[in-house]
Amino acid sequence: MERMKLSFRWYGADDKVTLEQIRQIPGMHTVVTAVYDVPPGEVWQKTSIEDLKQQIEKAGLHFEVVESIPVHEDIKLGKPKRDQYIENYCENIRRVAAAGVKCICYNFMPVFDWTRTQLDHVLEDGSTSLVYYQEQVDQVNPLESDSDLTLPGWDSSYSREELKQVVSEYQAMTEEDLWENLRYFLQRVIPVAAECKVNMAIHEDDPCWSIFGLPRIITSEENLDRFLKLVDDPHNGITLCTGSLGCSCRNDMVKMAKKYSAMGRIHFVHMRNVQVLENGFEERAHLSSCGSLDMYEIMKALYDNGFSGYIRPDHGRMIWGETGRPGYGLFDRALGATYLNGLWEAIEKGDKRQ
Ligand SMILES: [Mn+2]
Repeated sequence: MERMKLSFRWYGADDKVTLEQIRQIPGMHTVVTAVYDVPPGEVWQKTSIEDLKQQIEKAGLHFEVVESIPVHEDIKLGKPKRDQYIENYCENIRRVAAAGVKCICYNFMPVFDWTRTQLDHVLEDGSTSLVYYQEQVDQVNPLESDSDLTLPGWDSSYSREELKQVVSEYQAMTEEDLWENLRYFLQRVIPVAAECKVNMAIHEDDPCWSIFGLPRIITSEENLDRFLKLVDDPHNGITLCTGSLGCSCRNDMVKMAKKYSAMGRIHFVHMRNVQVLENGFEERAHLSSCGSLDMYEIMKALYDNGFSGYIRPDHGRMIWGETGRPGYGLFDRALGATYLNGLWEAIEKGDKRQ
């Protein structure tokens, strides 16, 4: 049986974590990265893509997953300029495919990407992690210009006025409008991905519920079913992010891992453990006993259903005094990668012995 391919996110030459370090993580196969110096909606330079590929291959690794090619807000809002942005998107698919990329991760979240209230919450063992407490989110109103409160993770390229403008455009939209705009996008993009033999893998909304009254739709099993039917083609698939979906008790991660891998629609997996709380959640170490998710059962569900796509440890804690990009240090993600390798080996050998 084909094996899953272990991968690791890297933010390019500016990343404190180097490719040489990533290469030393046992079993590492693929580097997950993107061209980060181009605004959303623009076409990536072929030379930038080629440069990434060369650096990664020189380090003995593969460049097969892009995370992310961002979707311009005009596409999500269904504005007139969306056709041009979709054409640019298709061109980016062609360009990364030509460089050997097999899988593209993206999301369809209005304005605010992942949302947390604190990036350095101190856990019991002295490590720090990203957390989300609802009462802190409730104190922030992005439409109040006198409010200087912002949350980490937000796009700082917006001025306060621009943010108010785009938020109010979304607030006038229903979830059905957003579904319609997603369908419009997929119907144009998936045929290009199919032609280029690239798998598109949507990332769920993080967290998987509405914030500030903005519509969010990639949030649950019911909605993922609907998403996959919008364009019923294997190239239209998902990034199963266990932390994004698993921060809601309503999502049964083991069931979803089984169902969507059996359908052949999971192309990329983000493995992260979270502790679900009454008022939100905390990101925790990958080990099952450190959080609410059963990482063994999720991996087993993937293995049992023939998953052979890409998998990466998602956000790690900051440990051993490491500093850097919250969630994306080297040490805890490397521990996570090693844990995932261990789970997979044990599941595989247990299966073969039966
Ligand atoms: Mn994720």
